[in-house]
Amino acid sequence: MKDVTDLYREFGEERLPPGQRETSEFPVLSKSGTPDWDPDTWEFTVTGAVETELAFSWEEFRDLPSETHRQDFHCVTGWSKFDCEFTGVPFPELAERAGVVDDVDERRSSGNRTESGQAVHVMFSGLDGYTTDLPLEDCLREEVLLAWGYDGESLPADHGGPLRVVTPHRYAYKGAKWVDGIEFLTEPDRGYWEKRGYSQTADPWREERYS
Ligand SMILES: Nc1nc2c(c(=O)[nH]1)N[C@H]1C(S)=C(S)[C@@H](COP(=O)(O)O)O[C@H]1N2
Ligand SMILES: [Mo]
Repeated sequence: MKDVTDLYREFGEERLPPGQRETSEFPVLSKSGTPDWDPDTWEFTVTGAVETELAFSWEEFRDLPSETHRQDFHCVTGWSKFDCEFTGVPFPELAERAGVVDDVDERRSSGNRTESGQAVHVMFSGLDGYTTDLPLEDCLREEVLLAWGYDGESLPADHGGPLRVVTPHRYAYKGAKWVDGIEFLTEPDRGYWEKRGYSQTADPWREERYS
């Protein structure tokens, strides 16, 4: 288990970001309910400004190297949940396989792009039609997991099972539930909430809630 609950030191003095209150609940926030998914037809794709496009069946995705992290979760509506235990595939692992970065050990280095690495931004999409975007460097972090496990069990459907993104360094709307696609973009674009006035960068310690 990797404990990444102290990542806040990179962004602020306090573990609890300003304007947030801690809760022991894990509320569900979904724009339109929990979509069905079929493990036999589900496909996860990595497309756009990549060297190699990728597609995984559910079985193939589950065979990717995974990690378990203790992380915090900050919702832009004002609640934070500490010590969530998520298991999944670190984003840099997928970026490396798609040829967006050369070396998974140089995760944070934006200087380490391959020739085709024109990507500067990332769009995530989910089975419910949700989208959310982040700058590439905010994704190339070990804490950004494509998570299929929560608390040692499968990720509950309401919380994005079978697969969701978690972004402990950003407000939680940056973590697409039911995620089935990552598109690398050569220019910034806006996702579902970002088009409706929420921040593209969404740093909780700077209270970047709206744009
Ligand atoms: N696919 C999808 N992902 C989503 C959402 C959504 O409506 N659809 N809501 C976002 C918002 S606003 C938040 S706060 C978190 C909530 O995650 P939770 O329901 O597990 O608490 O998921 C984010 N990811
Ligand atoms: Mo949210």
